[in-house]
Amino acid sequence: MKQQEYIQLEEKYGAHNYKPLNVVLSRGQGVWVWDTDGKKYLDCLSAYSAVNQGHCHPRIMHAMIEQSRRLTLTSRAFRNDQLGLFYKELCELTRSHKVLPMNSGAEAVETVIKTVRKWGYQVKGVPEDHAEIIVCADNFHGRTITIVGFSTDPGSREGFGPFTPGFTIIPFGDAEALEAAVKPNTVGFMAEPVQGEAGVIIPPAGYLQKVRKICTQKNIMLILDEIQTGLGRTGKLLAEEHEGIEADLTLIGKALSGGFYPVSAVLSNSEVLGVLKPGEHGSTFGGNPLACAVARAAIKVLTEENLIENAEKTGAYFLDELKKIKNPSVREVRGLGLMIGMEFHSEAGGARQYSEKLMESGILCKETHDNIIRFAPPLVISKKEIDWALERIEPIIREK
Ligand code: IF1
Repeated sequence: MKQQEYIQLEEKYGAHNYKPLNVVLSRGQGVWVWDTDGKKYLDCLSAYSAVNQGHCHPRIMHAMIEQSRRLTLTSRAFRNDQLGLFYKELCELTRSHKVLPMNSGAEAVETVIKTVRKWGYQVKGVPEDHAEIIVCADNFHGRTITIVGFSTDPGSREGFGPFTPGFTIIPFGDAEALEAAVKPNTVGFMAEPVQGEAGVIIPPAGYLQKVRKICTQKNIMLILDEIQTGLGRTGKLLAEEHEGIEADLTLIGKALSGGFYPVSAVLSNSEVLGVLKPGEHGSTFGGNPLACAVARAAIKVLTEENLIENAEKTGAYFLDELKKIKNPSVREVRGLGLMIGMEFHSEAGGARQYSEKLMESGILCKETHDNIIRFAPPLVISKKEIDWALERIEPIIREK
């Protein structure tokens, strides 16, 4: 089949809830993907940081194949020989006490909302049904009704009401706003350490330390959504490490499976997960043996192949080189590790024109919020591959 035929099938039979670039991919390996015509591209999106380990990593693939020959799904009505090992290895890696495994990132977010509300009623003494959770403007935490209900992006929430009550929105990066917003019924503050979808928005230095202190002083749970920033993306295992703090609850997903399978988890540094009693929460696939085997391999690859250190080193190089590209239309180039955003001035005609030109030259990336291009390649990328990318990015971005 021709690329156009694949595209026509998607357009004819699929809901149009995306506007993808017109490239039809059929193979991936490491940082590279190939379309159905055999054209090679360097993937600078990494499925929104779900393939940090690179496409089709052989060790994770092997783990998936071996486990799928033995046992894939038992439900949590029974135990299995992968779950406890997954818990132990993840807790040791992240210095957590407890783990609650789910599937999608949004499910992990919903889980943490339920958990901190219950903690508020049972431990903090907040009146039933009056718990408040503070979130940040320009957040992205998933697509469920509750989550989009506290989104400030009209495109994510219009037409989906009515929404779940109990959320207060404050500006991102403003610790004083958090201090002022905490009320007696506040049970938690949730934020991304770096806002991904908002366009790689890095908070002011010291922000996470300040919110950590405020949450401790006010006895509210600090929840960090590391579903995109976690597992090496920003050059640390968890982005909170850049400020030397520990959240009370941490959400991870995406690269937890290296892109092979939906696996997410809620990690707890305090015993707050203990408020959930048997039968009060769960999911059909949460913690299944195949998910656990894949995640165990994905974690091992991340640590044993030094991908976190590589993200820090190659990310700094990539960022420095991108900053050298001269074009007055570029407002700012910013990043942490291999999570980089290039923002154009609004009158520059939008970032989509650049992602389309970059695609033609063999670089796959994605614009966000009209004026920002994200560069987030898999953490396995080498300096040589970054130079290959820069040779193509520079002439497209450089002022003509
Ligand atoms: C899509 C965005 C990124 C996330 C954070 C929770 C979730 C996500 C920080 C939910 C998911 C994905 C969703 C995906 C595209 C991508 C995305 F553009 F939508 F906003 F990365 F920025 N917390 N982000 O980034 O996890 O339920 O998807 O597993 O909706 O197309 P999920």
